[in-house]
Amino acid sequence: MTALVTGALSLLCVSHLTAEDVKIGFVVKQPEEPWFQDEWRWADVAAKEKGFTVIKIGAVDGEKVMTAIDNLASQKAQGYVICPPDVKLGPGIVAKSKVDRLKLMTVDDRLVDGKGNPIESVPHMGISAHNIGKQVGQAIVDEIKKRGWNMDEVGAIRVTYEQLPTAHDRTSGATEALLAGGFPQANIIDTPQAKTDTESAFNAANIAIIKNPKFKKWVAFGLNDEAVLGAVRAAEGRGFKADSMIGVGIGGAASAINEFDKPELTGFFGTVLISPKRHGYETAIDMYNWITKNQEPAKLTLTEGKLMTRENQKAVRAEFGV
Ligand code: FCA
Repeated sequence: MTALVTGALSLLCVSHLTAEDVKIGFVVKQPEEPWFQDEWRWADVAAKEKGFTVIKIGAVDGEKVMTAIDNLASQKAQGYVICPPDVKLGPGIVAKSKVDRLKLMTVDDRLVDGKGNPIESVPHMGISAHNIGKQVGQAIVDEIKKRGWNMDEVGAIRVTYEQLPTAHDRTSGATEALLAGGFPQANIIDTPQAKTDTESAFNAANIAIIKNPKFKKWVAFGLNDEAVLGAVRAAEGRGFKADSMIGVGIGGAASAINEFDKPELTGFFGTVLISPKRHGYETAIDMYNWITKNQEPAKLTLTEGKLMTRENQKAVRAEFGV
């Protein structure tokens, strides 16, 4: 009996210790953005389930990334998942992770090499950006038609962030769907944002609206909810409210939900919900399996999205388990 108990206890201890030894970094470029907070939350769920530790670090620029990697190494982490602040840091991040003997996986934004090509040796989980962009564009076209708007009078605020490939793919996918739906190319106004946050999008969209007084109505799209919310707020400020603005974002985290929960309709019509559960929980588990079982994650995993509006938000979120 005693032997049995001792045996069971030592078994427990061994497995417990193993998981307890595992430390995984989760580094994100914009810690204040709800999407990244959700990713962290899901990584924590994975950690709790398996018994490992997640070290969450916000790294808004290259210098912070390098410090974060050293920090992880000195805490004896075995690997980390990162959404980098700049994909061009690719070769530097890969080299430093090697020196510090840290396993490396990227999420959301895929690292590129000196030529701008994706670094395929680093396992990556991203969204199927072009497709999701197309869903955004299609949602806008459908809503324009539903409202019976004359497309010639409608301007499209296309909030771009060209230096980030996933952003480029999302906005080009949306553009493609708009054009296929009959939206006039000349009415699409390029609105580059300086950073991927609401304020930068607001500033860019505000200028686009002022410069194009001929449009009676607007639609807006961009790489995420923050970009579209910036455009929606700018339009509101210039008198374009829910009845003359159709904004469709990408994300579906708190920024979108807050908007849906407002008593009054706003120009933020919908968003394509993507899964922070897959991007946070699954990447953390992938890294854990890599560290503990030497199971390398798939080189490339692309996740899907689904259109979410005020009407279907509960059902769509339930479907995604978030
Ligand atoms: C990029 C964007 C984020 C989020 C993520 C999936 O990192 O900046 O807002 O959309 O992809």
